[in-house]
Amino acid sequence: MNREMNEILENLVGEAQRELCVSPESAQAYEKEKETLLQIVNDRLTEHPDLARFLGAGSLQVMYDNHRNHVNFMINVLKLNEFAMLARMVPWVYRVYHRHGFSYDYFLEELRAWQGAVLARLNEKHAKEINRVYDWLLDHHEVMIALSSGTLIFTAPVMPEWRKQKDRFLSFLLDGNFESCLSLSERIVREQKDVKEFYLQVVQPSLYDIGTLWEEGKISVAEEHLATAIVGRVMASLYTRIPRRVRGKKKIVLTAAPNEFHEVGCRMVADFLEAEGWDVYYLGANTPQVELFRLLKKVKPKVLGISVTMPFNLVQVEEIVTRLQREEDFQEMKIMVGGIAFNLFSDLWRKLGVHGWAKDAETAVALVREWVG
Ligand code: B12
Repeated sequence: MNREMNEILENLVGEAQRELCVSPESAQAYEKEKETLLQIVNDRLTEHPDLARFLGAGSLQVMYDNHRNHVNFMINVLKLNEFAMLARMVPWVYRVYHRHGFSYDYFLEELRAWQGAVLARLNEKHAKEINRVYDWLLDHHEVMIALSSGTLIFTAPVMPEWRKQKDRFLSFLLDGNFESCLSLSERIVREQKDVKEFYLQVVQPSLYDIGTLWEEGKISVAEEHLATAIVGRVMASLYTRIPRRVRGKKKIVLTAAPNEFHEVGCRMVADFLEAEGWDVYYLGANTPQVELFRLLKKVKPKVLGISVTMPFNLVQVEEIVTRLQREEDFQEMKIMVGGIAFNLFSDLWRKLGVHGWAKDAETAVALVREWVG
């Protein structure tokens, strides 16, 4: 993003933080009406005479997904009063859906539809507060369009000496060539003897690039799934090569938040911690809250790590943390969080009441070492 655009974005973020505020009661009312609001918005857009123009090359299903993501995201923004998150993410939303065929006018109509739904379902006081936020978004529609063409926000820097390897790995991923990915990774690991650096300098940035290519409409969801599946198979095969300390007694539970389907990052953290001698209970994606509590009671770990990629899953973590704070059994347990949602907004973890945040698998190891020794 050039300097001028960056300045516009920072001003917008500052303005959103200063001017927008919603009471917990209004946020709750919005959340309570979530399904009805969603239905109203879906109906209004589906029946709109300009629907075909709004969608362009996009599909109706993608539009419905966007509305569901929107309402979940807004619940997080409103409950956490995180309007910086709103200002930073909306240009990204414009960008992705526009690249997937939607016209910019669609967003205007969508925002008006949410306003109408809020007005229809919430009492006057709550509707007024919430609709100030939608007014703000509508007022900044043109700025959002301008910002949406800026540079990417989801990038993982690669050290110069790793760039060539990363590019080769990425091209094999894009070809869907598991054999070549595996032999390249085995060779790198054999020669450089560092699986962890391979993870952070090759695998993670390659997946970030895969995301960007999907964002730009250059690869399909199926191709992105294929690449992720290959990475899973490569990681499973390299796992035995990670030099590890003797498995100790320090227990750690690692999981993705409820409704969070991104699990590769959390799995990397699990592999790194196992190498350090931690007794790791890695649960993977989308663990329901009740099940997590059941397991925590059984395992009694020293640390719990929760991964969040999508900002619309943040309040779920807040709920888990609040519940844990109330229970005597978990007073000594440390909670750390990580994942893209926190990397984008590096102070966000403080709002959730957890003990710490780590930006990647290596920093996660350093953090728990600081806590537990
Ligand atoms: C693969 C993928 C998927 C797969 C995930 C499958 C799987 N088995 O994990 C599937 C298809 C399910 C998926 C779904 C979606 N995805 Co997706 N996905 C990706 C992709 C391409 C790679 C994710 C990944 O593995 N990254 C590599 C890992 C290693 O990096 P990482 O997660 O950052 O992890 C590191 C750190 O963050 C940290 N860390 C991570 N977890 C933890 C936990 C703790 C405790 C700690 C301390 C540290 C830590 O350490 C890790 C290692 O260093 C990303 C692109 C990207 N930039 O990552 C998009 C991406 C994350 N997805 C995106 C989107 C939009 C979606 C969907 C909404 C798409 C849709 N329209 O349905 C859904 C949401 C589903 C949901 N409810 O969760 C966007 C998110 C944008 C945003 N607004 O935030 C991205 C960024 C793509 C893009 N550029 O637009 N996705």
